[in-house]
Parts: sequence; structure tokens; C-alpha cells
Amino acid sequence: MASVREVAFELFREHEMTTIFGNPGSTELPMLAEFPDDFRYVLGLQEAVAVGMADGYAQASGRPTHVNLHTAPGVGNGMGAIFNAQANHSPLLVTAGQQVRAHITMQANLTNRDATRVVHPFVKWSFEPPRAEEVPHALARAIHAASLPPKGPAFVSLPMDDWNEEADAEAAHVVARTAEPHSGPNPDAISSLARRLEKASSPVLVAGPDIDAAGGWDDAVALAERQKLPVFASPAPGGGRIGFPEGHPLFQGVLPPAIGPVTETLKGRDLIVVVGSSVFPYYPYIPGPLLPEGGSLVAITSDPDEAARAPMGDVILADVGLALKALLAEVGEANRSEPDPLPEPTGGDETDPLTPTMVNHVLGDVFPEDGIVVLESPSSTLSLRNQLRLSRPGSYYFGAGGGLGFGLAAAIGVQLAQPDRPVVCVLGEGSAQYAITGFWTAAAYDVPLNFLVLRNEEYSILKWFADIEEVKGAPGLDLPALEVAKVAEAYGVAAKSVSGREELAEALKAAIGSSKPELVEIPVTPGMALF
Ligand SMILES: Cc1ncc(C[n+]2csc(CCOP(=O)(O)OP(=O)(O)O)c2C)c(N)n1
Repeated sequence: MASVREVAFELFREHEMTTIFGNPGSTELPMLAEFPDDFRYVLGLQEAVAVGMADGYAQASGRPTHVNLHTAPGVGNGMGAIFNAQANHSPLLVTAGQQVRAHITMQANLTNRDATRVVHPFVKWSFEPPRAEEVPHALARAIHAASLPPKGPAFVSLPMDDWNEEADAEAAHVVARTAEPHSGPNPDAISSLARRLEKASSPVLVAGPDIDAAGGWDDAVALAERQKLPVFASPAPGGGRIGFPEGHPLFQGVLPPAIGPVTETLKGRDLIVVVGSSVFPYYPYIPGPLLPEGGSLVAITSDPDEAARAPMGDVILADVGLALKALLAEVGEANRSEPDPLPEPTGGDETDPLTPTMVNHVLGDVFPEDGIVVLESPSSTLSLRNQLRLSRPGSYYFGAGGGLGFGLAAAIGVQLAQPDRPVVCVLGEGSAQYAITGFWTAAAYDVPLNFLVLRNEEYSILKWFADIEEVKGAPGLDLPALEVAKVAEAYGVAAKSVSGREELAEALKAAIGSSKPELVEIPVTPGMALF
């Protein structure tokens, strides 16, 4: 008879989950015993980093990804990152060790009491198998739950004495079984949307992150071109990925994130077709009408919860890629005039220190065709989008949940999943702190990504929020003398502080061309950079 460990690792193999991220403790060691040669364990020095790396890896590989955490306190450390993974629709198997079964009722040290309740709001399913022999089935169920739409984390608590027990005699079935995740749209709903599009006088497409995740990029472009649709990206804070090439002539920019301004931007549009996004990831609260006068909205999403919670409009629930294909097969050519393309981005004047806009402009100049950005530099998010106009699928990852710490950690996972594409992780010096130990993993595992750190000596975005919220005199918004480059060096990442346009361009070129992780830090002017 096979042991729980043998069957579980066979299951992981079957799902191509041979890279495991984690931070181990005594309760996880039995799982890691006799770790098979065809598996790779990537150590994060804190659980938030381990989960963030797994999140980046899962999104960039398109595969369910396993992250193993230390019992209760490790799960606690990972919670913010699990919240982010849920917002990112990232298919994670999150496991955590648990005390020996005979110790749980007496609540021996490190017992994860209420193991399934703690993570519950942030995962699709949380479970502790009632018997050791059911561990493989529980893991298989969690992997399928994580991978079926909407993708997201699922959690299994694993008592540490289960691994050497015998697995269920019928466990081979759960190892072998598959669950096809793509369900097609109702053809009637697609025909009706096609007719609405054909009849509309001023329709618009809002492209969301799940277009990229669903592999719908080319069909979104074909749809926009055939229908001559101006295209906006869904609001940046909730858009973890880019769903449409931002250098395309039909691309009109990123929607603002608040209710009033979204509606203002869409003024005069009679049909708003939202694909692969919630409607909408709003923040901050700036009230206003939800739709422009005379406007209606249809959203396509694979997430029943997004479908249910939208405050306006109609929804077609289906795999976003299949729905786009079906719509393309149905909709005719439009005879509308095309919108003017966005003006070419300029970096503005060269200042001392540089503006974030100029820094992103320089990055755009040296950015490789096949490059990937992982972004967590809050006050210059829009500026980066505008300056780089990323135009290839799988080129952009951003923490849709808004919990800082995603960027640095996820970038490592993205680079591990996409070893042939150069990854640049753009960070604010404040954001870098939430996953700072990730620098060690990047160095220790020779992950050749690059970091660009914008140093403005403050939490700029929070000062912008303070203005909007009419908050005066809030403490804790300044970050004097926060040395990211020196800290990165201490963790083993080669780092350089530069100033000025030329030095920045040279340093970035050298770093992007290198096969080691490198960091470039640059002082920038504080304040929100919108362009
Ligand atoms: C886990 C977590 N804690 C706190 C915040 C609140 N927060 C949002 S943006 C921000 C400042 C980030 O500073 P920095 O990276 O330097 O970027 P800047 O605003 O200066 O562009 C903070 C603290 C958050 N989003 N997530």
C-alpha cells in the first residue's frame, strides 16, 4: 500500500506542481522528509513572501501552485498575501502543518486550533481531513477548487503524523482525475450582445485582467478592431493584469477608479462592454451616477460572485476566452469612425531629482520587447502604465487586492515561472519593506530579475488620499533615510543608487542584461504621477 506522502507527491506531479514555495517549521518537516529529486523547494524567509512568490508563479505559469506554511503563526503571517491571491484569482494550494492528531484535542503547543476558520474568508475552501488516509483526496479537492473559476486559493490543514500513514486504497482515482475548467457561454446571450453591439452608436470595451489570464488577448483585439471599439483598461487598483495591448491605436487609457470619474470618462457611451473584470474595482469613494445618461452595460466574467455583486448592468457568466471567441463568431463588422489614438508619452522636463514620470519614461526606453513588469509603486502606477504601454500578453502583474508586499515577492515567482523573459519589479521604497526578505530568495536561488526602486522619502499616495479624504495632520507618512539598496545588498542582491536620466538608463540596461538579480534605486520627486 502506498503512503499518504507517496500518493500526495504523485498527485502534485500529476498537476505539474513540482515547485513548492514555503517556510518550514517542525510541523511541516514530516511532509518534506525524503524530498523527491524532481521537486524544487523555494524557501521564503517569512510566510507572506512565500505566498506572494507562489501567487506570482501561479499567475505567470497558469498552473495551480503549492505553498506550504508553518501552522497557526505561519498562516497568520501569510494572511495578507492570501487575501491578495484571492483578489488576483490566483490558483493556490495553501497547506499548513498541524499538530499530531493525538495532540489536537488537548491543544498541545503549536496546535492550529480553528485551522479552517482562520483563513476561511480569503479562500474558496478550507479543510482539515478527518482521517489521515483522506489527505490525498483533500489535497486533490483543494487543487481542483483553486483551479476552477473563479480561480483562487484553497487551504488544507495537514496533521504532521499523517504522512507515513497508508493512503486510501482507492486514492489512485483522485490522483488521475481531471476537471475541465472552461465553461462556454449561453449562445443566446452572446447573440443578444452581438446585436446590441451592432446597433449601438457609441459602444466601448473595458478590458479587464481575466482576459490575459484566460488567454483571450488576441480575440479581445480582434473584437475591438472588427467593431472599431475604443478600449479602456479596467481601473488600475483592481487590475492585476493587462487585458489589451496599451500601445494599440484603439487603446484610450486606464479608467479612473472612482464611481463619479468612471462615469464621467464614459460619458456619451450607449453600450459599455466589460470583459474579465469586476464592475468595477472602485476606490476612493467619489460618488456619482453609476452609468452615463443613456448608457447600458454588459459584463462578461467567469466569477459568479463578480456577476452577483455588480451594482448595475447585465452579466454573461462564462469563461472569458470562450465568450470572446463566441462573440467574435457572431458579431459583424462595424462602420464607425475610429477614435484618435492616445498621444505618444513624453517624460516631461528633466528635473533634479527626476519625476517618477521621467523615470518610467527612461524605463520605457530601455524596456525589452518581451519584458514583464511587476509593479508596486503606488503613486506612479498610472505613470508606468502610460509610459510603457505594455502590449504583449503576460507582461504585467499588480496586486489587485491592494495589500503591499505582493510586488517584490510575486516578481520572484513570475521570473521562476518565465525564466526566458526579463522581469523588472518596480517598487516604492515603502512597498519594498513588506516583503523585504524576498531579496534573500532572489539572491540565494539566483533568480535573475531586476528591481527598480523609486525613492521619494514618503508614502506619497497616502498624502494624496489625505487630500481627498480632507485629513490634515496625519502622522506616519514620511520615510526619511530608508535605504533599500543597502538592505538589498545585505541580502545578496547587487544594488546601485543612481541619479539623473543618463545614469538611470545605463544602470537599467546593465541590470536587465545581467544574469543575476540586480537593483537600481533612484531618488524621485514626491507626489502622484498620473502620466
Ligand atoms: C499591507 C498594507 N499595509 C498598508 C497599506 C497602506 N498603503 C497603501 S500605499 C502605501 C504607501 C506605499 O509607499 P511607497 O511604496 O513608498 O509608495 P508611494 O506611495 O510613495 O508611491 C501604504 C502604506 C497597504 N496597502 N497594504
